[in-house]
Amino acid sequence: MKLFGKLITTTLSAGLLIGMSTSIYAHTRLDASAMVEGTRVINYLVAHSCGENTMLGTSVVFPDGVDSTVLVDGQPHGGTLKDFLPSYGNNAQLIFNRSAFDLMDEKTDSLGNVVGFWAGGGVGVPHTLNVATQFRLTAPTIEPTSCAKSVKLYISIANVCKITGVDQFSTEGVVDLWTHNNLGTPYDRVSTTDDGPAPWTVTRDLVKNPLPESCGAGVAVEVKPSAAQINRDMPIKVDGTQVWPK
Ligand SMILES: [Cu+2]
Repeated sequence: MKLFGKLITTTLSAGLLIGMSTSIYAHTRLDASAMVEGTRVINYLVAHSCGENTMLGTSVVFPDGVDSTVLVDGQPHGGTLKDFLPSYGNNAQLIFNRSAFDLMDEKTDSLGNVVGFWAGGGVGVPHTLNVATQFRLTAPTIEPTSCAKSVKLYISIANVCKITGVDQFSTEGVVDLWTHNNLGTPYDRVSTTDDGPAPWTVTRDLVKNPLPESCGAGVAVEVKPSAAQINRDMPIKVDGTQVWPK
């Protein structure tokens, strides 16, 4: 009986630990979520699986900056992202790394610029562990004449645990959507707050690129993808054939 009791205690505390680690490592986030303009690092998206299921793959989309929504101190910006990040685009390069998944590739726009990437295949990621998807990330430079002191770009992510159509997305354990909650796409996260995407904040180098005097304290810029871009770039295609969603 004593041994049985100890077994139960051990099982209970192991369960408690797993429960705790799930909340500590909640969400899918960049390992380095803030970068100074013009710098480059090897970065990672760190993720866990959907509930109790093995993660089979991941799909990642950066705002393309073409038809993206640009906010300045929370208000819609009349111009384009070029007003703040003149050289934005093609900032992420996926690193070939089979530590978690067998297959991986970049997603590109019509000009060949990388707008996202995917990885999948193989034994998958056990639901008890986290996975780090590795890529090289270059922070664009901030337009010197602009008042931007930071630009936060929202990265949309789908962690796939069952290969289904979009009609199955609301089923528990099928897919974890770290996406906006209000774009009106089948990939929208179901959430009362817009807390899904992984933020990537590019900060201004105030020594090399000081704010114009007229800017005062400067402004905070935010960039969200359009619904059209998410619908176009979120699916996973292998050699031109869409494999997810089905
Ligand atoms: Cu989480």
